[in-house]
Amino acid sequence: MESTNIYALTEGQRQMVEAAICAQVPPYCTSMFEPFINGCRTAAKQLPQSIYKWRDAVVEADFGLLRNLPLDSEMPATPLVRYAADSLSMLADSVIATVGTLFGEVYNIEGKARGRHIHNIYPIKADESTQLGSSKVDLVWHVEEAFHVGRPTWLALFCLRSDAEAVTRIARARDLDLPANVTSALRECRFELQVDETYALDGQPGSVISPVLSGAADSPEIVLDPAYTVFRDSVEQTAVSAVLKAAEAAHHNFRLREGDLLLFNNRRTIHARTAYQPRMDGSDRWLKRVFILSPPALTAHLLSGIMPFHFAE
Ligand SMILES: O=C(O)CCC(=O)C(=O)O
Ligand SMILES: [Fe+2]
Repeated sequence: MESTNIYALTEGQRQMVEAAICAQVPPYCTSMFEPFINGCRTAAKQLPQSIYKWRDAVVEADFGLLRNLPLDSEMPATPLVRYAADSLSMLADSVIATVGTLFGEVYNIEGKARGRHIHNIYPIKADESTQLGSSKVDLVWHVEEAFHVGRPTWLALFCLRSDAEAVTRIARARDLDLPANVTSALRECRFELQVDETYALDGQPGSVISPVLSGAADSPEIVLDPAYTVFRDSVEQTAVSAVLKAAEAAHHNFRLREGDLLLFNNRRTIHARTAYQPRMDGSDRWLKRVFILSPPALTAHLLSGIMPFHFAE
């Protein structure tokens, strides 16, 4: 069988995954991360071989989708207020973290999401017009935590409750068709990125300067976050607009369903999400999200799965 980056578990495989996780993984709680993640690593060793083949195909492709993963038998209503589901330990927390360990270290960055390693993403009224995951408007092309050197290598999104309108979009940096003069501007270290407001740290510096593209021409890395970029001239504005236009011409669409886990390389792809209309009645779209880090030089800085906001490289 040829390996593919989109794979749906059979019923038997889904039950195998659930049994391994239930036997090995203690309930998630922020202050007991080590026993939790060690349980996830043990459960990962018992996952079906087809998930390992899928992982290898995802590493090759920079993105992939795993379908029909187990979900909590009793799903709580989608929360309405920020952090409202954070004290709940769900099977879904264990599922996303277990699959996440196949790609590197599941972690969080100091100051983010009150230290919860597994983020709950659902619409929040106060955020509806922002560029946060909790908005309802179009989320423009971006990478996660663009401003941070310890930004995730991989991002996982696990769908607990879907919305037929919301489409998650992924574009690989290697597929962007850009004019040579634009590429050379994007490779200059000149783009100012602001720290986003989900970080709750006092007195932190407000921004960093970064190139948009770096690395080999045939497999470039990308750092992009237009909503948090301070454009200082038309060269920067034109270059970033060209990236957004190229992404419109070279992306993959995913309308996530319950039990779908979308995984993508956050250093080699950009992602976006279309607008949708939340009802705010407990039935709205709900995702779990984890950050995953893989270069050992960066993972060496983690303490109980937390990357310090500041560290010496
Ligand atoms: O809602 C989505 O599909 C993606 C949201 C997003 O960009 C994120 O959570 O990082
Ligand atoms: Fe995002």
